[in-house]
Amino acid sequence: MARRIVILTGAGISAESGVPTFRAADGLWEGHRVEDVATPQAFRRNPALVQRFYDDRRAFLGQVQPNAAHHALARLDAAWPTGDRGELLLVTQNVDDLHDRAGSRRLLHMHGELLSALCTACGAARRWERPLLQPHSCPACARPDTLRPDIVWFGEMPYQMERITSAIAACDLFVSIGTSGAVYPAAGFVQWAREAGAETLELNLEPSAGTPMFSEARHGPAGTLVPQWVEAMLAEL
Ligand code: BJW
Repeated sequence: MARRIVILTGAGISAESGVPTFRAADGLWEGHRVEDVATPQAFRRNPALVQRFYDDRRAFLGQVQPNAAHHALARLDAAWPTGDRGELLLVTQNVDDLHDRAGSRRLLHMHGELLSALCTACGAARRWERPLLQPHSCPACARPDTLRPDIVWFGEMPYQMERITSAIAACDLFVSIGTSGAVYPAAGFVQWAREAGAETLELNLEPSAGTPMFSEARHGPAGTLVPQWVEAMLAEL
């Protein structure tokens, strides 16, 4: 039985909660191309557009709830052993807080969080729930209007890469859920897991760019596939 598990999630796991994915049919995200808002250059060019885009998405979190897939992963986290008897790490690319609200604890947000703000003056990251377009001051250094969304944009280094790299190098099972495999370094994790000798499983609505890399792929909605997979894992405990 697999004892050390790394799970990667993407936008597809939140789709059934009503959060739009990035690369559905027209490639738009609430009217914006992701490339137009998710880069440091875009922020410098038009900070108000980018702040409004993230302010709207932060506010939208109040209208969505974790779904059966988020809850199933939280059950697995609560039950799965730690230390010598096993390990589990949930790495999400998502900037929503649905895994957190479902109760997952061994969780990393590699692309940042909507409910966090980053000070461009002092570098501090702090929980932030209000619009950033409103006048504000940094909770750490008190400078006015220096905060940006604490989001990893294209060209920036994702968070916690050392922890992620070592967890994948030590894992027996790597599971990828609801991600298109279009964005690196996350898209390369399956290859790192294979090199570590791990089993690799994809759970996605449809075949993704990465499907051929996985030792097994199951296709369908995360709200169905993930609880089924989790129940099977818990039955083996
Ligand atoms: C369902 C479902 C249901 C639907 N059930 N499934 C060439 C080679 C390698 C790298 C690069 C390269 N050129 C440029 C790069 C680097 C660049 C990159 O990858 N660019 C690509 C465009 C090629 N990457 C970076 O810049 C990253 N940083 C970096 O590389 O630093 C250097 C470094 C080097 C080495 C090691 C470490 C670091 C940073 C990437 C930051 C990504 N940021 C974003 C925006 C976040 C902000 C925001 O939310 O606004 O993150 S982009 C966007 O894509 C977001 C997502 O997290 C990410 C992934 O998208 P995801 O989650 O896969 O969503 P979708 O929509 O693509 O897919 C959804 C899937 O769900 C689909 O498959 C559906 O079928 C499925 N689905 N409903 C199950 N109900």
